[in-house]
Amino acid sequence: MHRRISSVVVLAASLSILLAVAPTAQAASASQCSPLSSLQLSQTTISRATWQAATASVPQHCRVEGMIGPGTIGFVVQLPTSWNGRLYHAGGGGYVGFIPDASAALAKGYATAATDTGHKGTGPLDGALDATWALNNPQAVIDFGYRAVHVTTTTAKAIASAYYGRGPKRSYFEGCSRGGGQALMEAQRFPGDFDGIVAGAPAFHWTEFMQGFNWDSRAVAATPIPLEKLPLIERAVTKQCDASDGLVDGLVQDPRACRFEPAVLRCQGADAPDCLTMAQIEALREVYAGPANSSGRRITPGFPAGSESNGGWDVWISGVPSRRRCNSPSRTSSSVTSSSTIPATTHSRSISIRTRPS
Ligand SMILES: [Ca+2]
Repeated sequence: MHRRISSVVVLAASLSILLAVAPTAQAASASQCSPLSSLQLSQTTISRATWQAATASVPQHCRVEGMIGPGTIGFVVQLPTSWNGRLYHAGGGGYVGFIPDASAALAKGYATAATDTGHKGTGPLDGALDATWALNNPQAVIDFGYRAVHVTTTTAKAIASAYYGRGPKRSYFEGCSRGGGQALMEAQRFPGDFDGIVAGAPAFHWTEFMQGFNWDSRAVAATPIPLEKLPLIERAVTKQCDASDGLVDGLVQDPRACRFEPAVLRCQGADAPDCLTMAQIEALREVYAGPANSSGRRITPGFPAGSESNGGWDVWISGVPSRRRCNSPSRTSSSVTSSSTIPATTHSRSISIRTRPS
């Protein structure tokens, strides 16, 4: 498995190039849509297959909704009339619990797949911060952990085959944050599912990762870092570390080489908008350092320095829910979105993986 992962080809923005390929017409008609509701697939119940007229943002297509057992994996497959012959699976952020929006890929002629990964979340960010579904529900944990994306992909390919008369000639996955973790999981466990995978800011090693959240929550519980001070902190980080990568361009290229000391912002008197209290400085040190065990060994990296005002700090450190979306290569370069509604934690940069030669 390790060899397989290490042998994959890392291609920055490869999917954006693939997504730019002009559609090759593979037409299907409205009359072929509704019969999909009676399609028989293993462990799958198709609840509806409905024809969707074109809108300003998406072309006419057949929308198929259903559930995959033995748990409750909800999915949506969208089949454009004019198909480019390819499948795009949109990953989801947080604990998912909602159907990610794949409309941008649909607009480019892709058949699309998306899954709630086996449960419905409630609360902010489409319920993606809700983990209550996991209690005493091992099947849901399995489905969220690795199974839902795989079986949804298999199901989507079967539905596309039934609709178009042939399966997709190429299949791609893109996700960010938890969706990036889904991407890595697919590459590890089911490398045959996709021809290309984009893993944006992947949240993986879930147990250690969650310790990071707990660590940060404890660090800022008594002394929150106000949202308004994040740009102040980022400016100080940039001032100190921008040039360390050899180019003064407002970016800290390698945060690992940046040893930022928050004390440079210490208030000389009372707390003020342009400085940090000693308690805030100590909380920041913990956030940057990351969780350690009782022996002092670091369990997982802390938040990297250099993206404080635009790297998920708003929701994860300052505690202000944000609708800003997780960046990924194809989104930034070609406006295709996989709809991860959870801000990335910036623990990892986006990577693209080609799982087998094209
Ligand atoms: Ca720089």
